[in-house]
Amino acid sequence: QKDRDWWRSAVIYQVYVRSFADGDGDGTGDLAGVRSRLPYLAELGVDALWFNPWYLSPMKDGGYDVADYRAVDPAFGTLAEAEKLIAEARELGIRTIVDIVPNHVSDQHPWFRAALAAGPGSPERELFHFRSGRGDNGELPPNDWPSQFVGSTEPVWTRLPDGDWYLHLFTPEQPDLNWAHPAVRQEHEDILRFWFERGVAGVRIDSAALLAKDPELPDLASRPEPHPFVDRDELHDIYRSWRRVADEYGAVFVGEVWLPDAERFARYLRPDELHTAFNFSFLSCPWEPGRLRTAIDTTLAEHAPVGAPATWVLCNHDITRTVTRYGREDTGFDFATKTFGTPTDPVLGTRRARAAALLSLALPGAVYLYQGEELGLPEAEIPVDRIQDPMYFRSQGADPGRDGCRVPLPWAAGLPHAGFGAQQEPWLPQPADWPSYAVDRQQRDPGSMLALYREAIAIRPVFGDGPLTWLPAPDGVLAFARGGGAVCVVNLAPGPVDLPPHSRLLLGSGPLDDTGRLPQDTAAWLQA
Ligand code: TEU
Repeated sequence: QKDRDWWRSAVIYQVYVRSFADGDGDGTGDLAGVRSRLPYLAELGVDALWFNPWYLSPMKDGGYDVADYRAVDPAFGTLAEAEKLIAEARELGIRTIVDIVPNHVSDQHPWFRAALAAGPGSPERELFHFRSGRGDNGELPPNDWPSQFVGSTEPVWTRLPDGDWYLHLFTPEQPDLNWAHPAVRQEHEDILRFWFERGVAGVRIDSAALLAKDPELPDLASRPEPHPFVDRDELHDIYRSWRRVADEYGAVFVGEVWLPDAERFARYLRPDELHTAFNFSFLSCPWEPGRLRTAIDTTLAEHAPVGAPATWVLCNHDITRTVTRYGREDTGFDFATKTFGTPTDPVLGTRRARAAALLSLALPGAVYLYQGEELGLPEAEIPVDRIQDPMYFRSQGADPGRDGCRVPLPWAAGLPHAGFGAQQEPWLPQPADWPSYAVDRQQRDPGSMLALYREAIAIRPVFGDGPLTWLPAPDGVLAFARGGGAVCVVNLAPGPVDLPPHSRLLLGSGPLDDTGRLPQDTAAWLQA
């Protein structure tokens, strides 16, 4: 039973393959790189790896534009290598989660190429959303739906020379599939089986609340309710049939369900739908005791009735690095104000990120750990002429894009490119101080972020697996236990606070002060 329920309290490490480790030295991360670093991941103590898409892709959106869901992109390796990686990880006790992108495909996917060739009115076009335009000559897009790329005001429709328009909520190279078509549903269930047959233990579902569309594709302005393309009822039927497939293999889902409404969000977490979904509430929560406690309570309250474990996310491949976010006085991640111009203090940010690590690892549920967070990497500033992320271009520079958190990892301080890419430059430039964050350095430093994460993951079971109970604490201090005897205390008050009497310090995110008190922005794990 414990083995089957691994996902309820797992630490899941997110591998952005392109930037994790470079096995062949060409400046792009690959599966050989991941395989060579499995011992590192085992030592870190993670339970599972979630891989961002590794499929065949023209990489117009970092692999979220898939041309073949059953093939590994040659830049990353081969299918045989992926199978080896899955097996080798499993031998070290580490499970594999793959990323499925069901909302859209690449414009190079055989289905879309066939649809283009077959022309208007063809059955091939029914797998997508092709429409005539509006205006006298069809020169206007079929509706008013907004782009899903932050900051972009571009239409989600592109017109072909034959006059038809096609829908793409993301880039024009990512045409949306028509989920009302039975072949689309069948194909995705086959893709799930394909990866489950290869030993994959779980699937992350990209843009999970977007797939279904109102068949009439009405203007959002004229018919906002029910929303024509977000969180539609049809989705629940789709995920119920996916769940039947997963249950045959004992595999689990984590949905990327971006929904502000807690109740609507929880509707996806059912014994016959998704096992889990990402809880993004920390990403928009300021570093402030009341707001953090509310975020935690709200999250737990929305999960408890449906019996699903919460998940905790401090960062991912779409989000400004934690150290940089928390280094700003205004720490709430605000999509609207996300700019490199906002001043950030790396010392402050690091102190808070260390405390946040202990906080999230002590909470009930599963923790997602994005690669490089265990090294305390800050957001990197990418020179404009090196930016790759389409979000930057689609928003015409209004959004800096997401490359700053996708920079190749530093492995060895003394090697060229900090040990990533022997012969060639890394695909994104590393900041000059990257070697100071290198894994080999942090491995030798007991005060490093890496040492903190490793130790925390190792002793995390001291909390037990009970529900969270808040304990009485001074103003600005969060303190809780979960039945296992350990207590987590986070000091968000302006000054140092006393630790509870008769408690023994198990782990601190930073040193106690001279008088044995817990300083501001510091967390401690205690044995009561
Ligand atoms: O992101 C879905 C999504 O909603 C994004 O627009 C998100 O709001 C934005 O990136 C936040 O900065 C997923 C993937 O995580 C992302 O990398 C892809 O670009 C996107 O889907 C399209 O597949």
